[in-house]
Formats: sequence, C-alpha cells, structure tokens
Amino acid sequence: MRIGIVSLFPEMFRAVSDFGITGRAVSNGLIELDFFNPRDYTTDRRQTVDDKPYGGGPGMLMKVRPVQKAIQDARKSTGPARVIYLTPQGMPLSQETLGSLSTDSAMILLSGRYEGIDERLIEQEVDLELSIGDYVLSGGELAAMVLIDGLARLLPGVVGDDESVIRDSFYDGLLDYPQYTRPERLEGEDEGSEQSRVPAVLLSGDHAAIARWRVKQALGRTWERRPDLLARQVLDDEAKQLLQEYLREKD
Ligand code: 6GU
Repeated sequence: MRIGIVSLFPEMFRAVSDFGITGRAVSNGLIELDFFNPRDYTTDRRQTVDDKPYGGGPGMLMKVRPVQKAIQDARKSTGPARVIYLTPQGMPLSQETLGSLSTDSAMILLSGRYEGIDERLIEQEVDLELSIGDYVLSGGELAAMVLIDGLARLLPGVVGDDESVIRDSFYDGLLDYPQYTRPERLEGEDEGSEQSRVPAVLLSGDHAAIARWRVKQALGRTWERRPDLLARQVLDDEAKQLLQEYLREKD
C-alpha cells in the first residue's frame, strides 16, 4: 500500500516507520510512505504556511496554495488514490472503515494543523474526512498514524499470525477475553487469593471448555464496559446463555 502524507511535520511519522510491526511493514515494502510538506511548496522568503480566517476569530488556518500543491504532487506519486483529511469534524474511524480502506492500493492522508483548512480545499481535493474520537488534538498527524497502524495490521503478511488479527477485539464486535501467562500464581499483596491465580479452566487442557469460557468472558466484559457495542449485536441462544452464566457467576 502506497501512502502519500501531506504534513508540516513528516518527522513525527518515524513513530510508525521506525518501530515494531509497522516499522517492519515499511522496511519490507508492504507499506510505502511518501511525504509532501506544504512548507516546501511556499513561494515567499519566510515560507509562510498559515493565514488568517475571513470573518475574524482566534487562530490561523493552513494557507491554501501550499497545501493544494502538496496534495497535487502526492497524487502524481501515488496515482489514483483517495484523499483522506484527518479532522475532528470527520466520520468516526472504526474497525469496519479500516477493513474497507485496507484493500486500497494507495491513499493520500492530509494532516491539518492550526484551526484547520479552507472549506473550498476540502470540497475540491478531499474524498473522505475521518476523526479518531470525540476530543481535540493539536494536529492530524497522530490521527494519521493511528490510521496507518490500524491499516498495516490488516495487510496480508504484516502480522505474523493472521489468526491473531482475526481474534482481535472488534473483529466480531466484542471486546477481548482476559489473557494470562506464567506464572500460575503471582506473588504479592493478594498472594493466595483467587485474584492471584490463573483461572483453573485455562490450565485444564479442555479446549472446548476454554473456548466456551473465553466467549463468556468476552460477552460479559462487553456487557459491563461497552453496552453500546453489545446493543448492536444479535446474540444467539448460546451467547445469551453464556452471558446469563457470566452475570450469575458475578454475584
Ligand atoms: Cl483526525 N484530528 C485532530 N486534530 N484532532 C482529532 C482528530 C483528528 N480526531 C480526534 N481528534
């Protein structure tokens, strides 16, 4: 996947290009990041990239021409590609959106700074506006990196074990079940208590019982923590029964 990035701070993207799973995807060419800095498309001696909003008010906007030229250059390099503007005014990013974007061979990400960009530039150049949540960040770069990371994990060959992507939270619309590793008993304050032990079923070797316990935990946690997610699900009789069991076992 070829990703053109329009940003005043391309160095920030080292967080994805230089570390972990996304870093490996970039080094082995599964993802290519190409940067287009609006500052390089300025024509004045001071390389001005901001301008005042018409109508007054606080803050500045990104200057139109440098952003427009950067997008146009990005298009030349990526070929046909959707232009995605990262903004709190966008549609909320979801796992479903990631899935549908993950089959695109190219895209251009526009990271805004200051109070945003001229609306006409959005109308002319932008195909999709995305937000990563209901809070305000000082720029679109972190949101663009969130998008890149979420996409990278869905590309074939990026995550070693495809099964682990399939089992992730949200893949089936539920939160993950709790996981445990060694040791079987944690030393410390609660030593000897139930909380210090790995749930017995996970040590039982009974794979059917383990699978059932995990689905039960996933349903129970989603019910407790994200009732909004559970409300969107159609639970079959087995799932309803597991959730009842979870709630009964709780009290
Ligand atoms: Cl995409 N950009 C900015 N600046 N803030 C955000 C955001 C995006 N999504 C949530 N907050």
